[in-house]
This record gives sequence, C-alpha cells and structure tokens, in this order.
Amino acid sequence: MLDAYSLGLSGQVITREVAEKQPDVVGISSLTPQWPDVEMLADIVKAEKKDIVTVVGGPHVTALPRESAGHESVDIAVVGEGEDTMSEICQAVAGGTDLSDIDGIVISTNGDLESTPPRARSMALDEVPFPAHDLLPEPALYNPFPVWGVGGNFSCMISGRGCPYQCSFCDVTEQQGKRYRLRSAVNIVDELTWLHEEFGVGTFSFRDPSVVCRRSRLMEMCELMMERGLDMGWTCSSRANEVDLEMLEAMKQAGCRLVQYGIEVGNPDLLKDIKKVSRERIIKAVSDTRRVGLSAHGYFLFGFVEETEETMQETIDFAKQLDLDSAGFAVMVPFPGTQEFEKYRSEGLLLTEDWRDYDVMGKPVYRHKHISHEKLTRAPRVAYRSFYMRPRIIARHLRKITSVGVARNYLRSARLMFN
Ligand code: B12
Ligand code: SF4
Repeated sequence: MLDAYSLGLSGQVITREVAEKQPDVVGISSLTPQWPDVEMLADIVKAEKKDIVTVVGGPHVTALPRESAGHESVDIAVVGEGEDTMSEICQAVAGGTDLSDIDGIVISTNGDLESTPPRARSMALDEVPFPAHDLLPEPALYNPFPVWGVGGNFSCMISGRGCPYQCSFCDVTEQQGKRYRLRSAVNIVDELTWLHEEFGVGTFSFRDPSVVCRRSRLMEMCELMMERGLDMGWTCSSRANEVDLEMLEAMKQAGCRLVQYGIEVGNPDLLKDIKKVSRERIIKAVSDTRRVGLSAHGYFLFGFVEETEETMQETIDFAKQLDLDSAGFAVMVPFPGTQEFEKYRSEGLLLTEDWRDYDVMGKPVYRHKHISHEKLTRAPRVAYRSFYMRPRIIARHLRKITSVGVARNYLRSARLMFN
C-alpha cells in the first residue's frame, strides 16, 4: 500500500517502487479531481511492465465506469464497493480464470469494453476487516486541520455507508445507496482501541454523516468508549436534524470536541431546493451543540444553479448569525453523478470536463446564470473575511493556540482560506 499523496511521492519514485515490488495487480483509487493522476499512475505501471493488471476504483470510477475503463492503461474499472471485487480479481488473475464471472466491473480488452452485472452492496459491515492501518506510513504524518482537533496522532473513521438524503450536490447516495448500513458500536470501538493502543492515535474524525443517525448506536458507542477509558479527542459530522441535546451531552462526555454541520446556504427556499435542513433546525442544532460545551463548525457553499447575489449574501449573514466557532466556505463543485452536475450540463453551462479542475479549492467549473465568474470565484474569500474578522471569533481561536504545532496548523489553514 503506497499513500503517494501523503508522502508526496514523485512519478520517478513510484516507478522505482513498481520496478522493485513487481506486482501482478495494481489497484488505484480515485476522487474526481485526482483522475488525471490516476491515468498517469496507470501509464507508469504499464510502462514498467505491460502484464501488470491495472484496476481502478473509487467515487469517480463508480460515477463514470466506462469512461474510466476507456483509458488505454486501465484494464479493469470497479463499480462501487471494492473489498470483495478486488479479492476476486486477484484470485482470477492468480488462477487464470475468467474475469467476466466477476460482478461489478468493466473489463477493457484492447479497447473493447465489457460491463458485468452490478454487485449487491455489502450489508454486513462488521465482517469487513478493519482498514490496514498497519500498512500506512507513520501516523505522525497525518495532521488534522485545526478545527478537527489537536493532540496525538490522527486518523479518520468511517462508521457506516449510505445516506437517504440525496442532497443535490453530493454523490454519496448515488454511490453508496439510500439505506444506511451501519457498523456496530462494538466494532467501531474495537477499531478505535486498536488505533489508540497500537499506533498512539489520540485524535480522530468520523467522516461519514451516519455516525449520529441511529440514536441507540451512538449512545452505546459513547458508553463503550468511556468504559474502555479511551482517552481520545474526536470530531464528527452530522445533519442538523439528526442530533438532540442528550446525544450531544453523551458525545461530549465520550471525548467529542466538535460537530461539523453541512449547512450550505442561508436562503430557506434554496435550502429546500438542494434538500438540506430548515433554518430552524440548524439554529437549534448549533445552539444545542454550543450549550453542552462542544464546538460547532458550519460548511457553506456558493454557486448552486438557483443561487443569486442576494442568496450568497444571505448565506454569509446566516453563518454569522449562528453561534458557530468556525466555518468553511467554498464554491460548489458539481461532481459527476450529482443532480447539480446534470442541471449544469443540461443547460450547457459547464466550462470544462477536465477533471483536475473539479477541486473544491479551485475556481467555478461552470458559467453561472446570475452571478459573474469573478464574483463567484471571490465569494469564499469574502465570506471568510466577513466571518473570521470579528473580535469574538478571533478571541475564541486565539485561546485555542496552546503550542507551536497548533499555531503552525492555524497558519496553514489561514493561508488556504485567504489565498
Ligand atoms: C474521508 C473523506 C476524505 C478524506 C480522505 C480522502 C480519501 N482519499 O479517502 C479527506 C479529508 C482527505 C478528503 C479529501 C477530499 N475529498 Co473527500 N471524502 C471523504 C468521505 C467523507 C469518506 C470516504 C470514505 O472512506 N468512504 C467510505 C468508503 C467505504 O467508500 P469509498 O471511499 O468510496 O471507497 C469504496 C469504493 O469507492 C471502492 N474503492 C475506492 N477506491 C478503490 C480503489 C480500487 C482499486 C478498488 C477496486 C475499489 C475502490 O471501494 C471502497 C470500499 O468499498 C467521502 C464521503 C463519503 N461518505 O464517502 C468524501 C468524498 C469521497 N470526498 C470527495 C472529494 C471531492 C474530496 C476532495 C477531492 C475535495 C477537493 N479537494 O476537491 C479531497 C481530495 C483530497 C485528496 N488529496 O485526496 C467526494 C468525492 C466525489 C467525487 N466524485 O470525486 C466525496 C464522495 C464527498 C462528496 N459527497 O462529494 N476526503
Ligand atoms: S451531503 Fe451529507 S446528508 Fe446530504 S446526501 Fe451527502 S452525505 Fe447525505
């Protein structure tokens, strides 16, 4: 396993690794803006040895499997979850058996594409082995953003898959299905215990929204973390309609420091259009979060098809009205497979399908009907200044700078925000 991004490896170093290890199969994961790098990696592998079977997977490939398999250095594109599929591919390659018996893949043979039937989603997530944390580089390499917490080595956790909400800009429902599929509380806490004891992980972040979706599981998980004396700080994300005061209290006692809410916009009609939570529920969730002593972070986006200059201002005003500790602002990226992508494409407003540009830190990849390109590009910076340049927020964050490491992390984030 080679975490080339985190290690900052060049193409030359990766070529050397492939030459040394001489693998039979290489699997490469991809999010949309990483797709050009995936093509380059597959090219590197094939240039080293033509016989190596190249397999690609991940959200981008699941959204566009045939297009992905169409790249000349790619042999197989995996649609959806990869655990069982990848192991079946390896067995087939080792045993020389027919790949077309494997569900959920697109096979490329000299440019001809063959799609096999879709694969059923795995329901028994407790049976999936823990991620191979032992194959990753030193945990000290992974630093959280300051808002994700400080203290000790850091790791990410996924407590379940799927999401029923189908927000217009998000492809998780499309990728992972409408139904929540959840790991048990014991299974999650077992992985945390392993991370803590073996790798000195002191801080982690639940990255899936489903961690709070089943109250009984959340309460059991918090209780177990306390029973085992896991002294770990953590953060999670949640839809604002899924938490209540009692849950937040239990989370705080179990080491939670911050809850991140995907709020997105301030205008009530736009909130409905993009399938987000009402303003009232958001106000209540943020205030309950602060009431129990947890920090609250809000994510906001600009550039939905129905957006206007007025709604952008409403978003900034709403962010400031809420009692948030921190906020993140970005221009909405319509990833393939989302409703926003289809809307922008059908109206002929997409400016590029160069996937490298589909980066949340980048410029809008579409022309907007009501807002100039320049204004939309600048919107996150305007919002950051307006949100953070308030004495109350500055004072709150200054209090959190307790070491040089934290100060460095803050500087890193400030550079990203204001650049
Ligand atoms: C944790 C997370 C991160 C982490 C870690 C990212 C990572 N590289 O894994 C961080 C914070 C770094 C991150 C960053 C970004 N993220 Co992110 N992230 C997530 C999140 C919340 C969970 C990912 C996860 O583990 N899911 C659970 C597992 C089970 O699903 P999975 O990752 O899709 O993997 C399964 C299959 O896809 C497949 N698979 C995946 N890879 C491979 C490879 C092979 C060979 C095979 C066979 C199969 C296979 O098998 C896996 C297991 O079943 C998802 C949202 C979500 N709930 O999924 C967004 C998500 C993946 N992120 C997204 C994006 C866009 C980004 C950024 C590109 C944002 C940006 N800057 O523009 C950056 C990329 C930065 C980078 N350099 O990697 C999008 C992807 C959309 C898209 N079409 O690309 C998602 C879906 C969020 C969203 N709704 O928009 N992210
Ligand atoms: S943004 Fe969050 S709540 Fe909405 S569909 Fe995606 S994962 Fe679900």
